[in-house]
Amino acid sequence: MPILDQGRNSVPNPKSETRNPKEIRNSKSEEKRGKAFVARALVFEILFCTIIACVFITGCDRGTQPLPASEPAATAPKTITTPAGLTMALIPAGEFEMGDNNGDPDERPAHNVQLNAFYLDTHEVTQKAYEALMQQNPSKSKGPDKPVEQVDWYHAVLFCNMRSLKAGLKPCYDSKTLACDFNANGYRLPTEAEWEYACRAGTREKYSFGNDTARLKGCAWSKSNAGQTTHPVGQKAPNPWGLYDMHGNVAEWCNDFYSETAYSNSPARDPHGPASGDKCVLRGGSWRTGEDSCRSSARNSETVRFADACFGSDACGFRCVKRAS
Ligand SMILES: [Ca+2]
Ligand SMILES: [Ca+2]
Repeated sequence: MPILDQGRNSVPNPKSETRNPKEIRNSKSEEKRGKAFVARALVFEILFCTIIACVFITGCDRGTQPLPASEPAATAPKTITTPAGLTMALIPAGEFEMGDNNGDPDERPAHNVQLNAFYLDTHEVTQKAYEALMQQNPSKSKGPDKPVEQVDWYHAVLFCNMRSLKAGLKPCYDSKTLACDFNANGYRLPTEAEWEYACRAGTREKYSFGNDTARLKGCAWSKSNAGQTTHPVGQKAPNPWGLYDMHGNVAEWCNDFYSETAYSNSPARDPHGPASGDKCVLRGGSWRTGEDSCRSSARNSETVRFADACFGSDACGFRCVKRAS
């Protein structure tokens, strides 16, 4: 410790010689200065060591901790307004835990998924928006600002293509096979992973507002408060990313075919679901369903084309996604 040694060496020995009072005073003031020097040196060394230790520890932490990709954004993502006047949120790229090991069997195993950024409608597609493009309104409970319902997966996909063409974008769905081109710049249904990521908005609890089911009525129209019908979109509190009615109102079609065991072998990056199936995924629960079906990880499904006797089709709607780059 060179600094301390130097300080210690510079302290005169008060008992070394016999000296006159002036010399003693001088000697005493020298002793004081010496002690002060030692004290300053000691403080300096402690400070120096503390700073070095802090830099070292902080540097290690940065190197080993994962990026906080699944943390909620400090503010809601930025939004854009499409030429048709619909609002879309720019959902940031990131990683999240999809599914719930304490949920239903089809929600297991919970697994990490990484997604690219994408745009997502902040609201369910309304009857007004659907009718403007499709010249028809299949909904049972009519209202221009209510979500369109009684729309099967097939018609939801047709709407996506019509919306793309109207905006001068390349449709995502092949008009014959309905295969989805994820590279096209048009509109499509969200993948199931995109939907859950957007619904969770950085949260890991049952709902995007936490685990307290009593708070659901403030954020969603479900069986307990909807009065057996849909409601105009955007009336309840949005999730942390500014998305409305992700829990409840109408259940929302996803692009993926449904498989109860899809999570057991899902790719970690931008999963698109099983290659084939009879049913497609519906998410978020609805005015018809209880609080459990409104959970962020809850999965439901329905046939691609409604059968005549399809129960609950008046609870099926959707929102669209568009690639961000
Ligand atoms: Ca919904
Ligand atoms: Ca389920």
